Amino acid sequence: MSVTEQDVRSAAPSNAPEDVVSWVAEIAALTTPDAIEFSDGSQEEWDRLTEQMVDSGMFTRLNEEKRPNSFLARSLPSDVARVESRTFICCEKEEDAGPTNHWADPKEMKATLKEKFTGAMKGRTMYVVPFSMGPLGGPISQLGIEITDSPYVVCNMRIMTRMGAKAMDLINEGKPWVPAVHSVGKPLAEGETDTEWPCNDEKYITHFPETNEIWSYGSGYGGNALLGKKCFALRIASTMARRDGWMAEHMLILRLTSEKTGEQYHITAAFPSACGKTNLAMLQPTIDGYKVETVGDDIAWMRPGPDGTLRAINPEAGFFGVAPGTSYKTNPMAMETAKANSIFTNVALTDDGDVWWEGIDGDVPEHLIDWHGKDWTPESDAPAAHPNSRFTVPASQCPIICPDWEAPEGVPVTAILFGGRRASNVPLVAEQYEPAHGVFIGASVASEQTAAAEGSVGSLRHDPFAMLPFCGYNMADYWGHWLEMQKELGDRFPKVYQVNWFRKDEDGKFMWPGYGDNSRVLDWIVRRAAGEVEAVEGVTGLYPKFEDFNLEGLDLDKEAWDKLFFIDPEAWEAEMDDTEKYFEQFGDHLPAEITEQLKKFRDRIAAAK
Ligand code: SAT
Ligand code: MN
Repeated sequence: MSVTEQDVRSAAPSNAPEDVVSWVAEIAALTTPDAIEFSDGSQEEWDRLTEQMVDSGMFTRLNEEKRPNSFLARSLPSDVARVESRTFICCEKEEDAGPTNHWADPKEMKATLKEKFTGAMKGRTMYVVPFSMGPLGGPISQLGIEITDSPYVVCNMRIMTRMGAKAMDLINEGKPWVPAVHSVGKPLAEGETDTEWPCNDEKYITHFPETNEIWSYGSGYGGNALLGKKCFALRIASTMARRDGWMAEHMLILRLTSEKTGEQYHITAAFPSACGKTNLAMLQPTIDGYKVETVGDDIAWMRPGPDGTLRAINPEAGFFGVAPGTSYKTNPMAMETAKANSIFTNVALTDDGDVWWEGIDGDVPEHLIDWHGKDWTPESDAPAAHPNSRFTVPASQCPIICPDWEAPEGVPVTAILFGGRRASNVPLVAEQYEPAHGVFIGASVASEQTAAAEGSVGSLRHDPFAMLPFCGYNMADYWGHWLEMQKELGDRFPKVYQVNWFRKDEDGKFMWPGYGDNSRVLDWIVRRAAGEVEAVEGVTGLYPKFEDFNLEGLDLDKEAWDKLFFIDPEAWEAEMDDTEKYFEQFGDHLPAEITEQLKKFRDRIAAAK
């Protein structure tokens, strides 16, 4: 028997307003689940759902002593990352989605979704998950409700968002909310037993920016299914932000405090998925005089504050970080954060019930259960953990979480960084010449593809503002919105920097140590902000002087430094040809300021020849 309207009404908590109840009833009538639950975000709910998933085989409980209240899930090999090819922006006009998004006609997509969602939750429980992106009730925060048939999603949402009764209270007060519908797309026939990772080979991750709706079908994984994250906090939020004069960005937020002066600096940084944002957000400086605290590791919502500064909040409540490569050497704070109350997806399981992944501390165990659930030994050919395996952890458990990470009004942003994985051409750091150059820096981000999305890992792709998969509207209009925001804030708009930790020498070795040593770059940036150091003009921007840059304790001489900043005019000419071609696809949506920056760039190349 599937859920009736009456069932929805009796399951609804007393603080669920009528518009919510009738929407839920409508989705229940379409998807015909067997049962319905409204999530309250309580510990009791977490305990019950995790227990239930342990029973069904979807979760493995980890060793209570080593990793208390933590679980491992293994997805199917067909459902391990975001599916950009199946991600759609459904707006009236195709050109409003722009050439870098997959566009679909809203009416046609609604018809398709109606068909796909019909009976999609049969045999399953429908969970109604109210959530807040950002501190509850904050002026920059937003509300949503995700309907899902996956208890895995409910538990992840409890970590990643402020989920449950308190979010419903705000919705009940009449605050606007974004409806998001998710199904794994695997209805169960009468008596059919469930698989450990239900999903469908056909996937639809769809967004309706003009009506603020999200519909996701067929995947249970990460950004495809935790709809508060990329779908809401970036794709839908970017369109809301453009309408209402704020910014939704794929950026970490950190606070850098000078121990000498007590001065606080807040830095946001955009890097494509799986390029080390979590590591930078939790950086342990190798130089003296600074303390780093984490505000967020993936998404920043920024709004001009009453004092005219740009204020940033982290809309999330947890970190959904890449596991492989994370260790006490590379990111001790992430390791500490993941000690308990965490969900691990697609990592390996040790014989004593703990987690393991490539690059974690210690010796490689003699035996593991790999992410497929099969025996693994060091002789095995394939990695034990999937390259995009993840930990879902509460941000509040991070030992260096910033005391103001939940400040509803956000933190004032000092500087904005753009980076990517670039083995060649791009120097360690460059400062914008002028605000429009900052936008040009963001627009011309390119990076080697990672395992966070389907596609061929390692190939170079344009990823403007690290927003390529996440911008909910025409990318060139989004650059226009940036230029508008810069004009509005004038001098108060943070300066933009291009950074690259990943440059390699002719032997293929990284030229910069990265990780904690990236504090040296931050040090230079904040000394620039304080007006303490001069910069030298270069092709890609303003560079630090060797003698100004803190290289103490690092084995990096002038020769190595020059290589880090070496500019090959021919290579840059080729890169600008490619960038110009890339920009051409935007036609007259491309802001004139960007074309002008391209010309200025070419002039600088010519002068360097
Ligand atoms: O899977 S997610 O989209 O949440 C992670 C990422 O790609 O950054
Ligand atoms: Mn991300």
